[in-house]
Amino acid sequence: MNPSTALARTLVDEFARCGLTDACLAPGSRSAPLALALAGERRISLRVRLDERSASFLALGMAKVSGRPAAVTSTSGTAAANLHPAVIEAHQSRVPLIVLTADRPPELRDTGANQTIDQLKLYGSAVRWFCEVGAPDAHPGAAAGWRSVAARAWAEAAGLLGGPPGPVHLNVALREPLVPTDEPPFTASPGARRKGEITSVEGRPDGMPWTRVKAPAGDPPLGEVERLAAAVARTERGLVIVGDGITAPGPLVELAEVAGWPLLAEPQSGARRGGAAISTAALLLRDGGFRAAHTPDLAVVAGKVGLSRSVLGLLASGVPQVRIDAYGGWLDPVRSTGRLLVGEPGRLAAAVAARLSPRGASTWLASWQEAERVARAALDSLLDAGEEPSEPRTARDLAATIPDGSLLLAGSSMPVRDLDLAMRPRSGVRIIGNRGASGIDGLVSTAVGAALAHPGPAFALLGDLSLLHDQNGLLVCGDLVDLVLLVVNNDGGGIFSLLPQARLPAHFERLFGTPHGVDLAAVAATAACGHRRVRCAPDLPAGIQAARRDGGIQLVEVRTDRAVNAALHERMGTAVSTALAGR
Ligand SMILES: Cc1ncc(C[n+]2csc(CCOP(=O)(O)OP(=O)(O)O)c2C)c(N)n1
Ligand SMILES: [Mg+2]
Repeated sequence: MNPSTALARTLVDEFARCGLTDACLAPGSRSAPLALALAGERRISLRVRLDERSASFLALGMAKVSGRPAAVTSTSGTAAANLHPAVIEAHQSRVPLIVLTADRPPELRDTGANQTIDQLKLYGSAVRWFCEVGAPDAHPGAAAGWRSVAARAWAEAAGLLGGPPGPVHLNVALREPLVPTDEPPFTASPGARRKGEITSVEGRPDGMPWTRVKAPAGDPPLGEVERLAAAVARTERGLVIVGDGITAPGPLVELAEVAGWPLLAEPQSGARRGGAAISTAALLLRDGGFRAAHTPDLAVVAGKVGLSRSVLGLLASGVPQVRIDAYGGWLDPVRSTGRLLVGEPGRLAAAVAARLSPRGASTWLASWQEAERVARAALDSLLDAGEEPSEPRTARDLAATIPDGSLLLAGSSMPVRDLDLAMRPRSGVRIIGNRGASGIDGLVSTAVGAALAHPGPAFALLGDLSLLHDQNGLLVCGDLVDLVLLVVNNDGGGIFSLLPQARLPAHFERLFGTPHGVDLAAVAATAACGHRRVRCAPDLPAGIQAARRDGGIQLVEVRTDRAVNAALHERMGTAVSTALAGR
C-alpha cells in the first residue's frame, strides 16, 4: 500500500471506529485517496455533490439533525475555501463537522504548483481544532499518530472534550501516487521495528477507537439550581424565553408550566408548545401599552434569541435575566444578561422544575394567555381575510399542515421570521434553521442533508433568492431523498422592504430588492425536480400533500408581492394593537 492510500484508509477506518456514518465530497484529484477510502468503507455512507459548498452544507444538514459529526472532504485550492461558509455556520450553531482538505505536500507549496493555496488554518477561529496532518511517511509510530489525530478530531467535533460541538479541520498532505498501487502492505517503519513500536496501520482490537473519550457528565451545579429554583418560586411575573440551538427543549416547556410563567419560544427552539406558549409574543410586545403592563420581574433565557426586535427590546429594557448555556456561550446581543449559568439548559431546567411546586393559576399568566387569544384571533382573521396567498399565512399554514414526525427547515430572511410571527404552538415537528450565521447560502443543501438524516417527512420554507443562491443543492447526484421545498417567490429580497432601505426609492430595487424574474419551474426542471404552483391560499395543504405523494425533491411555489407583504406586516401589528385596545 502506498503512503497516501495508507494514511487515507487509516484516518477513515479510525473515524468509522469513532462512529462516523456520513460523509460528503465533491470531486478532485488530490483528494483521491480520501475519496477512495470513504467509498470503500462500508460503515460510512458517502454522498457526492458537484460543488464543495453544496457538499459542506449537506454535511452540515445531516449533522444538525443527527447530532453526530459528519465529514466533508475536498481537494486542494479554492475547493477548500468553498467549505468556509458551512464551517462558519457549524461553528456558530455548534454543529459537529469534520473537514478533511487534501493539500499538496510541503515541497509543492508556495512554488506556483497547480491548484495550491495556503490551507493552513484556512478557516481561522471558526474551527474547534486545526491539525496539519502532514505528508505520510514511514517513521515509527506514524499510524498511531494518524489514528490519534482522527480520534481527537472526532472528540473535538463532537464536543466531548468540554467545549461545544463544532467544526474541526484536518489538512491532509498527500503525495503521489494518489491511487492504490501494487505495493507490499504499508508498514510505518520498514526495517526499524523495535519491541513495542507501533508499525502497523491496524487499529485497536475489536474495532475500538484509538482513544476513547469520556465526556464530562455535565450535571447542573446544585447550588445554582437551588438558587434559581428559589428565584423562580418567589417570582410570579416571570418569563421563559427560548431561542435557537436547544437540544432538549422539553424541560424548558415544563419549567414554564410549573412556574406558571408565559413561554416565549422561537419556532426552531422546539419549545413553542403547551399551554404556556405565547405564539403572538413578538406582535404583542410591539404594542407599547401591552409591553408596559407585561414587563416581567425575571426572565430565564436559553438558546440564541434574536428573531424578533420586540423580544430583544424587552430584554434590553433592564429586565433582570438569567441566561443558561451549556458551554457558557456569550449569547447576549443586547448585553442584558445579569447572570449566566453554565449548564445544559434542558437538564438545568428539569432540575429547577423538579424543585418547584406548580404555581397554579396566576393573574400574570392569565393576562398573557388572554392576550394570546385576542392577538391570535385578530392575526388569524387578518391573514384569512382573502384567498390571495401571503407570506405569514403560508408560513403559518405550512407549520400547521405538516404531519407529526416532520422536519421543517426554516430559511433565513423572512421564512423563519414569518414562522415566528404566525406559527401556532404545536408539538410533533422539528424545526431547524441555519441561525448560527443566518446566511441565505447553502439552504437547499442543508435541507437535503437534514432530509437524508431525518427519519420522517421533510419540508423546507425558503425565499426565492435563497433557492437561487443554492440551486446546485438540487443536484443530488442520484441520492434518493424526499423533500418538499416550499418557495415563497416575491421576486427578490422581501426582507429589505421592512428595513429603512425601503425608503430609498432611487436605489431600492436595484441594490436591495433585486428582482430577477427567474422561472422557478425552469429551475426545477433543470434539476429534474417536481414543481407546482399554489395560487390560492386555502389550496396550500393540498398542494403540500400532493408534492409529498409525488416524492423526490418537489418545489411548491407561492408567489407574493414584496410591497403588499411589507404593508401586511405593518397591519399585523396594528390589528393586534387594535384588538388589545378593544378588549
Ligand atoms: C450569504 C448571504 N448573503 C447575503 C445575505 C443578506 N440577505 C439577508 S436576507 C436576503 C434576501 C433573501 O431573499 P429571499 O431568500 O428571497 O427571502 P425574502 O427576503 O424574500 O423572504 C439577503 C440577500 C445573507 N444573509 N447571506
Ligand atoms: Mg424573496
